[in-house]
Amino acid sequence: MAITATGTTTTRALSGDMTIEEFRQWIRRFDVNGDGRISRNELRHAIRSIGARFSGWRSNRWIRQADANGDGFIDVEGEIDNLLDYAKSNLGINIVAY
Ligand SMILES: [Ca+2]
Ligand SMILES: [Ca+2]
Repeated sequence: MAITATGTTTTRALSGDMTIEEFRQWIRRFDVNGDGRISRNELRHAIRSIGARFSGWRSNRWIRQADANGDGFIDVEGEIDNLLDYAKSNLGINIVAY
């Protein structure tokens, strides 16, 4: 299986509105190795790619915020929604219902 290049940059501008579904898809792209979970490293890499003023310890907070079952990963199925509020207040993303 080929390693997915992160080079497909159809990156949406992060300013402005995003639907919940778009937000989920955006977060899913963080899962570089495709195991269905966002690890701390994947998150840190993703955060850097959006150019946010985030450092390593902040990605830890993201995970702590979202990680409902406490396994240290953000599960793509089920735990992404926990990031909605956090993204809104910390990234300035306006997430609209539809
Ligand atoms: Ca992963
Ligand atoms: Ca988890």
